[in-house]
Amino acid sequence: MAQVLPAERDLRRVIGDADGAGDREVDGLGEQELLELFRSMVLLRTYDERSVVYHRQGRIGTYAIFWNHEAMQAGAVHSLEEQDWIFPSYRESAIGLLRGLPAATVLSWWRGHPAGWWNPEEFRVASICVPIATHVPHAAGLAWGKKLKGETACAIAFFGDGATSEGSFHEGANFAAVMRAPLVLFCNNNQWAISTPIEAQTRAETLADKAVGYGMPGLRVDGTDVLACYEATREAVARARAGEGPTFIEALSYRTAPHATADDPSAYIDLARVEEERKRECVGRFEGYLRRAGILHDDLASSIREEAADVMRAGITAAEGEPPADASLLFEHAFVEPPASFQSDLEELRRFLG
Ligand SMILES: Cc1ncc(C[n+]2csc(CCOP(=O)(O)OP(=O)(O)O)c2C)c(N)n1
Ligand SMILES: [Mg+2]
Repeated sequence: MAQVLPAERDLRRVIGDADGAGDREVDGLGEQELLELFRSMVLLRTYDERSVVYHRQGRIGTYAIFWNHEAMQAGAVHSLEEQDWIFPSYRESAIGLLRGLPAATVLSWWRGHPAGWWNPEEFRVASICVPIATHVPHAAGLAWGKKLKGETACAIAFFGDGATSEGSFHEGANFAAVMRAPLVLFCNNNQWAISTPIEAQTRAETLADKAVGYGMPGLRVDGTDVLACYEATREAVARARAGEGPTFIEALSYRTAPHATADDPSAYIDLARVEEERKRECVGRFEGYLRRAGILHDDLASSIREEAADVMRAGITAAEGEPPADASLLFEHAFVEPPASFQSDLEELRRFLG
């Protein structure tokens, strides 16, 4: 029986302090790759900030803000190959943009419009999962299936700290470990599950400790350090492809935005702490690193931001240009033999909508 070492305790970092102390390099990441990573982070940040504005303007519905989670999402995705499958939760709703999914599609999802759904196979991005942790067994199953077929692709599931208390997380993690499925379990530990703090979530000293019980390695990284997220996920992916099974990654950050646009965190969070954490936000940290290395300068940074703003402008225009969905969609596809009441319900809805 292979021995599993205790999970990592210290948080891995690649990006140092603002003065550059502690900066290191990641093997295999040249100037072009670093800039691509920055482009992805800026695209996600722009998606997120514009979405909060669109919500306030009534152009999308309730929205789960992911401000300061971009490093985890971009870092992890950049360590994958195109054939690998991504299983997002609502917190990673826009992660498909990094695979070429149009912004209009994700915006349509948040508008509750059927144009917001896509064929997962086309982008190797599964549907956005809202029930906590229920996508973990799906990801484990897909990864196991890839292994059974002799393919080299792996899967990554993103979920939060709260998700590690769910049965689905346990079942998926255990199953993947037993089957040695090529799976990466990426836990965004932002230390809050809506208003439940991490101290009330678990007695485990770290979430990475949970990995030991499943017989898999547990890595711990600074979740606001995109290069540390990249490096750790790349290691997990290499293990998966080598047939060594799943890895659990705990990426630690702090939720500096409301849980979603419907939430008022001032009722339960220390706003001074939030202010402190916001000063270390992940896009600015990476931007500082790139500037210190002489890779990024003002003109390039503004053109990357302008490019992302253009993507969002075109995205919202296209999403709002979708013709309204037909009301009958609410009643179709659920039953082979629909209950008789559906017909009258639909007629009533049509009368209501005018
Ligand atoms: C099975 C299930 N139970 C409860 C909820 C309600 N709910 C929505 S978000 C959330 C908190 C999840 O926190 P965490 O896993 O830490 O993810 P985060 O939102 O912080 O990214 C809960 C309990 C849900 N969506 N699904
Ligand atoms: Mg959380």
